[in-house]
Order: sequence, then structure tokens, then C-alpha cells
Amino acid sequence: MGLEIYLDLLSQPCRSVYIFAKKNNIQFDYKKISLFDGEQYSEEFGKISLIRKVPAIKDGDFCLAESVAILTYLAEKFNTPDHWYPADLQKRALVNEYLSWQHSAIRIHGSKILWLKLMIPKAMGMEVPKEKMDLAIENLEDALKVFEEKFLQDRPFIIGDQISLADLVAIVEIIQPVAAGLDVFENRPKLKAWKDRVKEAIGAELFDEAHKSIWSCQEYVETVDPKKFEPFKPKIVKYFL
Ligand SMILES: N[C@@H](CCC(=O)N[C@@H](CS)C(=O)NCC(=O)O)C(=O)O
Repeated sequence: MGLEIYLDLLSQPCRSVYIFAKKNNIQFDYKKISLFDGEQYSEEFGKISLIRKVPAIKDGDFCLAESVAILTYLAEKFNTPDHWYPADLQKRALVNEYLSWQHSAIRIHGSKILWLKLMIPKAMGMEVPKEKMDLAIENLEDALKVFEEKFLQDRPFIIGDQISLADLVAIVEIIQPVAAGLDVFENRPKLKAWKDRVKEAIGAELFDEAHKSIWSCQEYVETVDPKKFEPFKPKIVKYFL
């Protein structure tokens, strides 16, 4: 049995795994798990991941969740070009440093903005208190400042001259609030120039293909029936409001 990857490309960690596998010609069976249809709660997906989140993989009998674990597993198993996850101890440590930091920084705040700015008010028809939105934006801005000053500095990519897993994970997360209508690249020329380099290194076609569904989420929320989100409401309210 070959490699199966369980994904919903609306999700930023899914996009990093998808782009990485495609860019490195890793053959896999694409298993779509539609989060808004609640497919992560199905009995079948529960056998792949009890965490019930995407991405997840099944490689033969081996199941693995968590995008960072998946990306590093794929890099090692398929011996992808060194720049993605360098063998050099300190370069690899710097990639790991970013991958450890991002979860509670860019990822969480970027994702929050997508929900507070778009999904909760427009798709679910619920009011978002202004102070919640302001705090989420402030937190994201603080995280982007750390990203530029500590992680990027004046280098083309996070750990030097070539793209690594750190840049890939960063870009898919930074796109999330942009797709919700918050242009974080405006007035951040260094960030914008880095984004353009990352897109070029990935390849514009693959980059755009992976981001197609998240770019269309502003249209999606205008047409979706709010009843679709009823089952998720308690969880969303608890988590975001
Ligand atoms: N730390 C995990 C996060 C995975 C995650 O939160 N996935 C979300 C989509 S972005 C999910 O599947 N959510 C489904 C749910 O919570 O019901 C990773 O990096 O893979």
C-alpha cells in the first residue's frame, strides 16, 4: 500500500504538506477530508488519526498526524534536497526553531483572523466583538514583527539563501489572514519580497493551485447556508469568542 495523505486545502498545515509532496514528486493518494462537512469525525478517519485533524498520513501500516512531524518524516524518508531540511546540525536546528515557534504565533493568530473576520460573521452570522478582532490583529502584528526581525532578518529565506521547510510553513500561514481580507504585505516590503521569493521557489503554478480554495473563501461565505455550521458552533464559540 502506498502513501495516503489526508487533506483539506483550506487548512494551512495541509497546504504545506501538499506543496512539499508535490514539489518533491512524492507519489501519494490524495484523500480529501472536507472539514466543513465534518468528515474529520467519521469512523473511517478516526482509524487514521484519533486527533481528528488534518493533515494526516498513512504510509503502509504507519499512521502519522501533525504537519511538522509529517513534513520532516517525508523529507527524511524521500531524501528530499538538503535545503528543505538540512543535514547540517545547526541549520536543521534553525529550521526546527521556526517550526516550534510558529504554532503559537503566526499560525494561531493568522487562523483566528480568518475565523473572526470571515467565517464567524459571514458564514455563521454571528457578531464578533470588536475587542476580539483588535486583539487578534495586534497579536498577529507582534508575531510578524518577530518573524521579520528574528527569523528573516536580511536573508533571502529564513535560514539563508535557499527555501526550507520553515519558509514553506510560514508562507501558507501568512496567506490565511490575507485570504480573509487583511493584507499583511501592505507596508511590509521585506515580507512581500520574501513572499515573492518563496512563491518563485515553490513555482507559481503549484503555489496558486494549493491556495485556490482559500483564495475563494470570501465568495464561499457569501453563498454558504449558515445551517451547515450549526454542529460546529459550540466548539467555535469556545475556541474563538
Ligand atoms: N498542529 C496541527 C494542527 C492541525 C489542525 O489544527 N488542523 C485543523 C485544520 S487547520 C483541523 O483539522 N481541524 C479540524 C477540527 O478541529 O475539527 C498540525 O500542524 O498539523
